[in-house]
Amino acid sequence: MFHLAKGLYENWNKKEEYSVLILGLDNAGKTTFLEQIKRTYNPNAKVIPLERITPTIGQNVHTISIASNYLKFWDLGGQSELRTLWSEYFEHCHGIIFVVDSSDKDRIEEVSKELIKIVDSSENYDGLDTSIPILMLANKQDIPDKLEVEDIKEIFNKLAEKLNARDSKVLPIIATKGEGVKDAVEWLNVRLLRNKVNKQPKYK
Ligand SMILES: Nc1nc2c(ncn2[C@@H]2O[C@H](COP(=O)(O)OP(=O)(O)O)[C@@H](O)[C@H]2O)c(=O)[nH]1
Ligand SMILES: [Mg+2]
Repeated sequence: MFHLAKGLYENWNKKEEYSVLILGLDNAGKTTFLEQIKRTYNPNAKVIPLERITPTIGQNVHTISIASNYLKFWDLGGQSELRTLWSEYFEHCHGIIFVVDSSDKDRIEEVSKELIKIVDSSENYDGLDTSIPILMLANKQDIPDKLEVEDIKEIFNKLAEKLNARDSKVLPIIATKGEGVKDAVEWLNVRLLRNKVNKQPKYK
């Protein structure tokens, strides 16, 4: 009885934590996006000046408190040799943010292939629920010669059948200015909470 009461009490005091992977090709703006999340949600966090961000080799992890839960973000290196490591993280993630450099028209095919790979490997991966939401961010919308959100949505359209069961969306952002960052995080948080029945959070 004591243990039951203790367990209940402990969970009462704990908050739900959802893990979110930030994926995308190198140079897409993933680390800049995470830095802006820190600035928006944790004004006291240690931040890296945006102009001093270097390509990510390992991982950057940051947790924020939002609504009544936590979101733990994992910004992983995007160079092709590091992308093979992404699947290691799939089992424990509740949602994926895929950042796209909208100004990099030359690599848009590569972007499409990577996203298809992610969706396929997540489907083939034991333990990962295929219901987890995927948010695609069309970053660098400040660059005049860029792909529009509509163009980038076409990548999602190609995947429409595979994405059937999930929440998915494309949102425009300008990571360097922090524009769209809050909308993106809030969109995802609502979907993570909604998908709790399929992919349970941790309690922290
Ligand atoms: N013009 C513009 N540049 C951006 C934006 N977001 C990121 N960048 C730049 O893109 C480069 C790569 O950013 P970084 O965050 O390191 O990308 P990562 O490799 O995906 O982590 C850096 O020079 C950033 O300043 C944006 O919204 N607009
Ligand atoms: Mg990086």
